[in-house]
Amino acid sequence: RPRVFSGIQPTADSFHLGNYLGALRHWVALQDSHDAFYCVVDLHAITAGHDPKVLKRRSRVAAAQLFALGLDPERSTLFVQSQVPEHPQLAWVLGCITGFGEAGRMTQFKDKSQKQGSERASVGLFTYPILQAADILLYQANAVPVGEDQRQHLELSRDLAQRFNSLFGRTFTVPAPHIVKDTAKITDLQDPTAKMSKSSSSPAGIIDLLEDPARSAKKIRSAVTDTGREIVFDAEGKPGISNLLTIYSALSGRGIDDLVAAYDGKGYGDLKKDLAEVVREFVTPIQERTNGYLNDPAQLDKLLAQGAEKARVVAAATLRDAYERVGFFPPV
Ligand code: AQP
Repeated sequence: RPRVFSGIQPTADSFHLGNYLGALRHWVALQDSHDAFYCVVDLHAITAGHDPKVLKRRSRVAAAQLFALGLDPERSTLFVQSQVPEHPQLAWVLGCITGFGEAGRMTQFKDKSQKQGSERASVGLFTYPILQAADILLYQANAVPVGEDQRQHLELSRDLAQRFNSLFGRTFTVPAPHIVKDTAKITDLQDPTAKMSKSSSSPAGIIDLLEDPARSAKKIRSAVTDTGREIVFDAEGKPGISNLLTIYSALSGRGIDDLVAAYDGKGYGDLKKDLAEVVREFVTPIQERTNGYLNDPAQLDKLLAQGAEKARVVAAATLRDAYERVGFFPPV
């Protein structure tokens, strides 16, 4: 079976609908057809400052949500990145074959470091995509399900795999992005031209999976919509309504055309009211299941430790090959 790998940062108290629709629902779907490795990337989560106690709690909340969304510990290997030390061990080597200018061209680094100021932005933020490449290459992943914002990082992972292979001999599978266009960029409810993002959207622009559905309903009600009154899909001309239609369609399984036909002659308010209900129905069981996992942290930690053990078998074998090819001494 082909391999799939992806990771998500535990940098908030809940995932948002952008994370779910852009990436996590594909994680769940791909476990049927792929040998699946998924990771709560806590090493990445410290690149912009953090509180240790909050980080540990968020890593558990992240894992609980992933199980609640349908990741099956029997079929998928879910683990926490810091429990698999091979990730930073490989990242060092990959960092040594990455150009300084090449890393500096990553737009996510440019945006985030500009916001933080160059004195405050960490070296970890700069090398983030190199660690991400190590995450992926350790598992010889064929496919990486992510949102559109990760395309450039994925391109770097591919370049580094190819570069290492040609310098030292074939070692890594060259991974392909798995980006499903329709939902690859869910936008901010308050600014429908920007991506829904936990670090740059205002709270009113994000729907969190774990928030009270009444709060989500209020945000949907006050979502920025477009001039005119017709409910049609037009991502350029009507980005606000198109975003709501995209979310509605993905959560309900109804096609966009079907929705457009059903709302013919109705107003934005009707669409928003019904979408709020669709969101409520979607998140309620996920919230219940998430709480179930969080109520038994010992069992949750055990599932994650088992995941880390399974991941280490694969990661250690790849790292051993890579280190040998680079010319390092064998492990003692
Ligand atoms: N708005 C989005 N639409 C589609 N996919 C999205 N993803 C994130 N936002 C959207 C995808 O979610 C996965 C998790 O990514 P992450 O852990 O790197 O989270 P992130 O990209 O840091 O999430 P945010 O909210 O966008 O955080 P900031 O603001 O810190 O960058 C990835 O596959 C991502 O593509």
